[in-house]
Amino acid sequence: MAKKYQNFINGEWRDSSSHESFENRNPADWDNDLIGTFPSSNVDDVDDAVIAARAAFKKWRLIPAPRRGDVLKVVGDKMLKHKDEIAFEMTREMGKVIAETKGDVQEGIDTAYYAASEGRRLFGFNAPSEMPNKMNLSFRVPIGVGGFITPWNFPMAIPTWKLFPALVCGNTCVFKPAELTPKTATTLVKIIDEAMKEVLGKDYIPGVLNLVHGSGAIVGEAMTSHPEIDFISFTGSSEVGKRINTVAGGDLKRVSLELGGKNAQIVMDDADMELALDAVLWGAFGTTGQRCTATSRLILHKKIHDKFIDKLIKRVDKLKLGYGNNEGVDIGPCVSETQRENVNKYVNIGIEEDKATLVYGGDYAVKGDLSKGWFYKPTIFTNVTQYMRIAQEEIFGPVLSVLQCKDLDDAIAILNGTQYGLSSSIFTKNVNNAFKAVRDIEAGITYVNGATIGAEAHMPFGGVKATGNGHREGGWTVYDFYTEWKAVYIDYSGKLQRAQIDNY
Ligand code: UN1
Repeated sequence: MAKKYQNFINGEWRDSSSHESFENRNPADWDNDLIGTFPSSNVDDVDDAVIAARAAFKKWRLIPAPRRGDVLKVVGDKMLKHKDEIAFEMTREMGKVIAETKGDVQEGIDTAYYAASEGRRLFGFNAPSEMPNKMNLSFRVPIGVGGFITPWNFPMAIPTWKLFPALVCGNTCVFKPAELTPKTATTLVKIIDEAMKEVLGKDYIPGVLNLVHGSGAIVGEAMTSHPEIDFISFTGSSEVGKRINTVAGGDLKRVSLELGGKNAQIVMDDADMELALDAVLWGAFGTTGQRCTATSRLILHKKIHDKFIDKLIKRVDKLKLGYGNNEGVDIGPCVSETQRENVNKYVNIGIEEDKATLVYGGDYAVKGDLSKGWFYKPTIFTNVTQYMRIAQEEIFGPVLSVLQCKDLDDAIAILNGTQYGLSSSIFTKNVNNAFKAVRDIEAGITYVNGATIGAEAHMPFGGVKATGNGHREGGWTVYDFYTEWKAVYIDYSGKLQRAQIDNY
């Protein structure tokens, strides 16, 4: 019998009021490994969660921020203690290899400790008053109830990027994780709740964090349009992001969107070729290409193109596909059948519509045990040009489109020539070219001599253009999203002082 998991609402584990459920399966061994069943929640469950979060907000906002930070410190400690088992289970439900799921948990630990310390900062600003005997202060206050809708590709890191800063700022949360990774989300919520109880003791407040499993179409939509949810933080596709922005924005909710990418790595003719090769293998095929920061375009200087492709094919050929919890595996499966179909659809577009040259892969991987999961061969296209669909649209799978450039300006123009702007990278030994690239690349993140993936928890994370709506996660920047500014004027002159009037 598969284990049955529940929602967490107002401090209690509960079934959905619909009593319906969905299955969570291992994408590397679909038919044999059923991980569990999770509630298919509905609008009533969302309502219950929002009511609980609204009531909890009254009390949680009054817990001193350093104490809220203490909760996150204990959360980080618990995640560290259970890092290996959380990672194992994450690989089982999501597919990426164990080294990467350990990295995913570590990113959550880093975010927890950062948030814990932020509880003792949450700095405001003071400014002089234009009047005598008057003091001007400004400080951060929490917003209220947040809705958090997260993807499956970073089942731990991305929820922590959102929930931890939101909580330390004094907000309460309704959390809907992706249906493909509900188990990691459940583990995270258990850990946070245990830490709340340990740190707050008799001051424990039920309803600060609520978990509602289910689909985007029902649960996500109900959250987005709920009048008692004050803000939404979402990571996922541009299509869904636009919908959230329209619905939530129409109600004047604050919305943070982290959406698609079509990230490129430039390799100039003076680059360290072996290093650039290491990077593209990691950037394009790590997480089976299912990162918003994945390298999906490689822009090669024409002088090195043929040699680079030769070496790249030899290196890709050595990558081992398999179940990510097994030793020596480099690439796991796609997360689901739908995802694999989408990858294959783009490969066919590359071949038939775009007339690019398929030089490696381009098919399902079905040899031996691979037939049990949603495996796809790492795939490389050359002779790709700027406006082909495989050079413009996010694929979210192990597919690399290779373009050629003639010089730095050309490379940057190609890199900038998509609607997206999340991550980017340039390999060069020429310091002037490196700085020009840093200045002119249109992206939220640029790596010099590094892969397009590898963002650190204490740095701003997010993109420009259609990748988002201007907010950043990570580091200090995310604290602007989760707080309102309160300006305070304290007049100790003993008389009415009219600003702009009595002093001019
Ligand atoms: C994502 O792909 O959605 O830089 C997040 C990286 C990771 C985070 C990726 N630290 O690739």
